[in-house]
Amino acid sequence: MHPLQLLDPASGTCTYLLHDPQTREALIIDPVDAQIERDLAVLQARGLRLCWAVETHNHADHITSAALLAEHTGARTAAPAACGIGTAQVQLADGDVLHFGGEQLRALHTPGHTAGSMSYLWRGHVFTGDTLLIGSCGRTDFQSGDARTLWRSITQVLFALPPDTLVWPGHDYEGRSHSSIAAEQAHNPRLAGRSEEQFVALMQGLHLPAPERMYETLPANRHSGLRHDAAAVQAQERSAQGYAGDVSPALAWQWVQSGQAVLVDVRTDAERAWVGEVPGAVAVAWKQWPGMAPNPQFDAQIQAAVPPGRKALLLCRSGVRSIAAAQRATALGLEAWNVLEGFEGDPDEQAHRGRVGGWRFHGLPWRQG
Ligand SMILES: N[C@@H](CCC(=O)N[C@@H](CS)C(=O)NCC(=O)O)C(=O)O
Ligand SMILES: [Fe+2]
Repeated sequence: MHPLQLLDPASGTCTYLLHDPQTREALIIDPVDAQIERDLAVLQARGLRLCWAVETHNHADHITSAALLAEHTGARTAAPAACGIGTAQVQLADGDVLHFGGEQLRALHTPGHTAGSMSYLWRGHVFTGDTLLIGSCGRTDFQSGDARTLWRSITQVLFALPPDTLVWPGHDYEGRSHSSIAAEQAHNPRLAGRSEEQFVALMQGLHLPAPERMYETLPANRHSGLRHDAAAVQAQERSAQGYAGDVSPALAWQWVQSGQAVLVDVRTDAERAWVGEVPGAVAVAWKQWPGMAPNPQFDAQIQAAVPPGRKALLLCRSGVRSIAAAQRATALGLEAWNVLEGFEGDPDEQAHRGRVGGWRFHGLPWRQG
């Protein structure tokens, strides 16, 4: 059984989707934000339930969709402990195992490209991130990279795997899909026939230009891809593609109080019960826990909830699912707005919600139970 390899052409990033054919539970490695619609469609088309979104390292060239996938599918997020991705629910150490159905993914700490970088083993496959690329390897000149450490990770950890282990890289800029440990050992021009000293000298002489989007991607990826840009909406409302626009929580509440809008809470029943709700909001779940299965009654319920001439204000946990719901409501003919930051806001550095934004954070009315 091979993994499904998905490519983001703009960054040359390889994303991998693995699943258990019996239970349909799935795990994704290094998902890319620009590809989230494709990835959600692939999951749906194959009848897969995403359990895990996993990073090989903190990426410098693209933004992960891990947090968005978690919000849309209920998947949990995992990242190497030494990558500083505080929002990941599971902080992986060397040897840790993630389970999805009857399948297992084992983490191998392979530092060098970055200090936290990990590779992952699944059956006879190794996902090497930017540690080992086909005929190449990740650069070591930023983000606590170190050529000597990379040499050890490749030669002592990866090359110690069975030679027929298939190698699935984090990038390929030339359209190749995979390789093997034996092939890389024999032919990788950065490694084959070289000493550690020669490798270090080669890596230190590369002088590559910095990744173009590095100053945007690194901070976002430390929050599993969340951009924390809702607070930057000064005007309190802005137009958007596919729905009426985004609105700040405070302005949304003003619209509700003046009678021009209906607040529609699209979170799951479980979230409203556990975390709290807004008095007077109408509950129309977009998806339901467990499993985050789409609510088949969504269309009928939201049409019944919003009288003609009123705006629909869609509120979810952090403002991710409410965008998808607002787009659907717009397609149904409603004037649908997304409430920025949602009920709880994005997680902070310690992965706590409610501290960097959200309905409750702004002191707007809510109650529990
Ligand atoms: N041109 C690309 C460069 C990407 C880049 O530097 N990639 C890193 C991985 S994040 C790398 O190690 N590349 C290896 C290489 O280019 O040899 C960009 O601007 O994003
Ligand atoms: Fe990288």
